[in-house]
Amino acid sequence: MFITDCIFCKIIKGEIPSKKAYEDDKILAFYDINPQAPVHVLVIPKAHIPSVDAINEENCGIVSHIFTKIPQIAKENKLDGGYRVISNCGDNACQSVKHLHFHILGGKQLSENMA
Ligand code: DGP
Repeated sequence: MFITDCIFCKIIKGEIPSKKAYEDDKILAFYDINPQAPVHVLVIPKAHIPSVDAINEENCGIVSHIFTKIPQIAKENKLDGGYRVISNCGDNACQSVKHLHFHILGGKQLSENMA
C-alpha cells in the first residue's frame, strides 16, 4: 500500500509532519508546503496511486470520494468565491511528487492562465 521513498506516503504515515485540512480512512488533505495561493490544499488517496494516468476501473472510486470531500474542504477554508482544482500528471505537467494529488487553490482572484 505504501511506497517507501514516496514523500506523500511518508506524510500519511506521519513520518513527515503536515498541517492537516481533512482526514478519513481513505484520504488525507493537508496544506501545501509551498503555497501558490492564500489557500493551497493537497488532497491525496492513502493508497499509493502514481498519477491521474494510473486511474482505472478498479481504483477510480477514490477519485469520486475525493471529489465529494473537496467542496467540504473548500467551505471549511472559506473559499466561497470559488477555487481551482488541479492535478499535474507526468513530466510535461511538472508533476514533482509521483503520488496522485489534487491541488485546491483559492482565497484570491486566480489568473485566467492555466498552462
Ligand atoms: P506537483 O508539482 O503537482 O507534483 O505538486 C506537489 C506539491 O507537493 C508541491 O506544490 C509542493 C508539495 N509538497 C512537496 N513536498 C511536501 C511536503 O513535504 N509537505 C507538504 N505539505 N507539501 C509538499
